[in-house]
Order: sequence, then C-alpha cells, then structure tokens
Amino acid sequence: MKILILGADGYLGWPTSIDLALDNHEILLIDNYAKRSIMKENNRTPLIINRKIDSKIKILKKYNPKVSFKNIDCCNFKKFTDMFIKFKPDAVIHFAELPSAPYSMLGPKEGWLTMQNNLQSTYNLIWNVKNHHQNCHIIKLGTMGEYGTPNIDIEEGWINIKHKKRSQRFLYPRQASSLYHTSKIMDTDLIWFYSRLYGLKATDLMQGPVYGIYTNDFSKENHLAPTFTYDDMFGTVLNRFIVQSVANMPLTVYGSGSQIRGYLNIKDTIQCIKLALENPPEKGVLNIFNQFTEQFSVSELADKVASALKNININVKIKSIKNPRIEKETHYYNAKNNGMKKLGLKPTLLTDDIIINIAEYVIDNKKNINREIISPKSSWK
Ligand code: USQ
Repeated sequence: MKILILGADGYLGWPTSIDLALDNHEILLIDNYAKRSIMKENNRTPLIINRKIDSKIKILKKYNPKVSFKNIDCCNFKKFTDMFIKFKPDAVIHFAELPSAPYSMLGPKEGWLTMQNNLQSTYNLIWNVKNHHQNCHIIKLGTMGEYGTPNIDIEEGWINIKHKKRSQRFLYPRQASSLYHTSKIMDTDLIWFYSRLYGLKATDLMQGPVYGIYTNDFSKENHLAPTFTYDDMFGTVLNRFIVQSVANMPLTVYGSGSQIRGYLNIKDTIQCIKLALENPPEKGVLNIFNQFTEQFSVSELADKVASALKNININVKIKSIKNPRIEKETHYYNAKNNGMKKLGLKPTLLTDDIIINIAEYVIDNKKNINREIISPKSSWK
C-alpha cells in the first residue's frame, strides 16, 4: 500500500513508521517537528533527545527504499495539497495533532494553538481526500477522553437512541474535560460530516493513554526508540510513574487516584493501526474502535508499578497530591473494546515484566532525568 503518515516524529508516529516500513509498504513520512519546538519553548525534554527523521531515515531506507520524509506543516494548505496530490496515498494515518491535555489548558495561546493545529490539519487532510482521492482511507487517532466519564457504559463510537417510538443511531455523546480532548471531538465531527455527505472512508481510533517503548527488535537493535516523555505536560501517567520510581521520587497520584481510564501498550497501538489498514470501511462509513486493552484506576496503576519494581529492588513511594486537573475522580467506567479484538487484536497485558522492561530502559538513561519537570507546574483552576 501507499501510506502517508502525518506526525511521523511523535511517540506513536515514529514506531508506526518503522513497523510499516518493515512490512514493505511505500511510505511517505510527514512532520514539521512542532511538538519538539513546543516542548523546547516550555523547557520540557524527553528522556532521550532522538535524532530527527532527516538523519535517521537512512537506517529505514536500507531496509525499505520506498520510505521517504518531507518536513511539511500539515496546517499549510498549499504545501499539504501539493504533497497529497503528488503522493496519492491509499491510506493516511493522522497523528499530526498536539497531544497534550495539560498544555492545552495552560492559557489562551496554548488552548487556541491546540485547537487550531488539530482542526486545521484534520480539515486539510479531509478536504484533500474529498477533492483529490476519495478512495483513500483516513485513519485518525481519536481518544477515549472524548467520551469523558459518563454514568453509562461507553459503546464503541455509536449509540442507538429511542425517542418517542422512533430510533436512530448517533455518535455516542462526547463530553471531554480538556481543550485538547475537545479538539478531538471537533475532529470526529468533521470526519463524520464529510463521510456522511461525501462518502469518504474513515476509521477513528479512540485510544486510551499509551505506555511502553520499543515495538520490535529492529528498533531496539538500531536504537530507534520513540520519544519517551515523562514531564508534567507531555508524559502519560504510567511512563511518568516508572520514571518517578527510577528517580526515587514519589509517584504523583492526582487527587484520590480513583480516576479510571482504558490503557494500552504501544505494541498494541501498532497492532490496531495495522488491523485498521487491513479493514477499511465501505464508502460513507465511519468505523470507530475503542483502542485500549485494560481499565485501571490511577491508584491501581501506582500499586502495580510499586509491586513490579520491588522485584528489581526499587522501593516505590506513592503520594496523593492535589489534583491539578478538573476531572471527576470517583465515577462509573465501563468502556466496550470488542471491535479490535474481533478483527484479531492479541492484547499485550500489563505485567510485572513489562513494567520492569520499561524501568530498565529508564535506568539506562537515568542521568538524563530532569527532576524539575516532573511535578505538575500548572493547574486548570
Ligand atoms: N494522572 C495522575 N498523575 C500523573 C499524571 C496523570 O494521577 O502524574 C492521572 C490524570 O489525572 C488522569 C490519568 O492519570 O486521570 C491519565 O492521565 P494521562 O496524562 O496519562 O492522560 P491524558 O492527559 O488523558 O492524555 C493522554 C495522552 C493523550 C491521549 C489520552 C488518552 O496525552 O494524547 O489522547 O492519554 S485518554 O486519556 O483516554 O483520553
């Protein structure tokens, strides 16, 4: 297949690029390093500062010469359109969005940048698919956070509503608790609007917080790790807890720690993307999958990290701190996730070994841990 990967430099974009390159697809990687610039502006650094794609792509090219890279801002309509028409992909995987809830809630500049970047990149993509190549399958990374924490089961994207003896299937109600998550709701609306009116083919992957590092041996042997962040703005909770443990700092459980989310291993993100690629919808159909494998509360995660790392003699301390976010801490949570399993997903469950593996990577790079960027510096209040 000819696959366009937007946001190929990110935590998920880069391992996806490697895995699809190893599968011998013809791939065009796109990134403008916006997340790197934003992290730098905010004095946040990942555990390892990876080389940019321009310099490391040669390792992939040796394996698959049909991989190339272009530095393009997906919000630049003209440049995006020129590239899209020229490459004419069979499928596009859209990661080119600012991914941080805390960053989006910092202030008006950050909030607007998140909304503008995420909507504009999505719009430019959809517009090009509609006008230049309607057979192209759009795979967009959505987020479980779009649903929020409703007091009923969370279905996979859709719900049948009965009202006064009539019924219709609608998008499942969305009610996010950050501007970032709200920008993803707007993306979903845009994609559904265009699928409905113009018969586009799209898959929305509603993903929970991801953890992990390497997705295959090739990446490990060639030191092609994804960008692993652990700071208060860009790090996801499990990766943060593991870094905090290695740095001998208490795990920062926000509030009561009873917030429940659906989590998944980065290896399963790749599995799900491959399954989505292999199973495009019919024209005019928006497929939605809830992309997580296990539900945990934050406190359960902290306990799991503490118990796993005892095996390698790390004595983990857990500390509940005032929640810097506005979110429900105690709530019902039962999200469905059968769709991907039906397509063949083999879940990688969170075991002690997996936590220890991530910790070993962090230990190897312990000298890079910046203790100043770990505890939350801003509040949403
Ligand atoms: N949390 C803590 N302590 C921490 C960090 C987080 O208790 O040190 C809590 C948060 O309050 C939240 C939960 O852990 O209740 C998850 O937080 P997170 O930072 O791992 O995840 P979130 O901000 O929701 O966003 C992340 C990714 C985002 C993705 C989303 C999936 O940054 O790109 O869309 O996970 S989901 O959460 O399902 O919407």
